Amino acid sequence: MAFDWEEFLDPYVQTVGELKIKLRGVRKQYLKKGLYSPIEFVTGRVKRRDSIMKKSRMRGYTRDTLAEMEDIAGIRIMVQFSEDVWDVLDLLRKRQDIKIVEERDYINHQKASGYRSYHVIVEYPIDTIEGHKVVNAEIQIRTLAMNFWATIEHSLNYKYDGLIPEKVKTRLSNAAREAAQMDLEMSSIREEIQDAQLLFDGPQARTDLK
Ligand code: 0O2
Repeated sequence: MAFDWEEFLDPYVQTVGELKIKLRGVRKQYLKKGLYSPIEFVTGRVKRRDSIMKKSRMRGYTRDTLAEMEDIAGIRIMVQFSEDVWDVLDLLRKRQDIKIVEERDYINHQKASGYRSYHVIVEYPIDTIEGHKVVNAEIQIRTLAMNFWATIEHSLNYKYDGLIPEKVKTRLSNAAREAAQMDLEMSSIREEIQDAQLLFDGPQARTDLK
């Protein structure tokens, strides 16, 4: 019988939708109180079918074990400063609605590609008309600079099917170093920037809180 992708992916669509709303809500709560939000913005995606199949082939997943793949539901939390990554992590650790089952620190342990991000694998409970279900999701926490680099590198990897030419790789590696340097520089004037943003962007000035 043909595999029913839509039925398989539905719980992941629901998970991504619910987590996006909840984590965007956290930002709103900070801003409403006139506080600095460690969360800048949140995105989410359900892994594409071709990407799921490629990973299945590489890692030996079968139809029966496919639900063990941890990043079918993916949430990305962007932050302004490196320090915010650890604050967001604390927020996640305190939540009652997710259970953290694994953490991968690619910030202190940058990947060979130059990739930096903090990955948290969580179990998230959903309720559907079929009953209760626990779904795996991967939450990536990264600064705007880390996100800029990773987005560009991801498209190049796609374009070259994982075989980025050496010349381009060297450029990417240089860019990764500079992105890390930018995070350091921004952190060094963090308080100054935050004060300015609270003045400029206080609750009364915001329309996205209504
Ligand atoms: P998609 O569907 O295109 O978003 P894994 O290989 O997944 O078992 P790994 O490599 O330690 O284990 O990474 P992890 O924690 O599972 O996360 C995989 C996802 O992390 C990737 O999704 C990317 O979003 C991101 N990622 C990991 N390494 C890199 C990297 O070197 N460059 C970039 N740009 N992103 C990376 P996919 O696989 O791209 O899936």
